[in-house]
Amino acid sequence: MITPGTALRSAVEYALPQLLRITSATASHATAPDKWCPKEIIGHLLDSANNNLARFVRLQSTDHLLFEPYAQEEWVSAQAYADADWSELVELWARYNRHIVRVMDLVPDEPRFRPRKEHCPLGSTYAPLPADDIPTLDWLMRDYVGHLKHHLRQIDAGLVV
Ligand code: NI
Repeated sequence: MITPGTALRSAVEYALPQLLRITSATASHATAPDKWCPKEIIGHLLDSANNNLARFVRLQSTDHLLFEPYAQEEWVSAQAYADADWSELVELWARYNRHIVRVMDLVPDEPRFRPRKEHCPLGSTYAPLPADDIPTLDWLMRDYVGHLKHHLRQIDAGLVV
């Protein structure tokens, strides 16, 4: 099985040139009034990167896998991603995630695979749980990559291998 860092690196480098070919007009257009436009989706992925980087660092020194959720809609609207420059957003997303790849690769095996009996409710289905149903930090990092791919597919199915 490839590591979460390798999976994230591949996902970002595969999607990046295609994202940069999308025009700003297309990136500002939502397919429905209650849906995020591509700028807001990449903005949401920046918020996910921001929140999860802190989790990946903090949870190395805990026995649990507990963390604060964040108000996703509020984060997107407070930062007015729909008004941001598309290529700036995409470049920031790629660079931030390249840094997260570095951090993922640096996590030692002991905290990475430490069983976390105490954890947040597992509402996400992006990464399959380990066989014993006890999540690990490695699992949380895989889930992060799964969530990223889920949202890239919302922009265009061709952005994900
Ligand atoms: Ni999401």
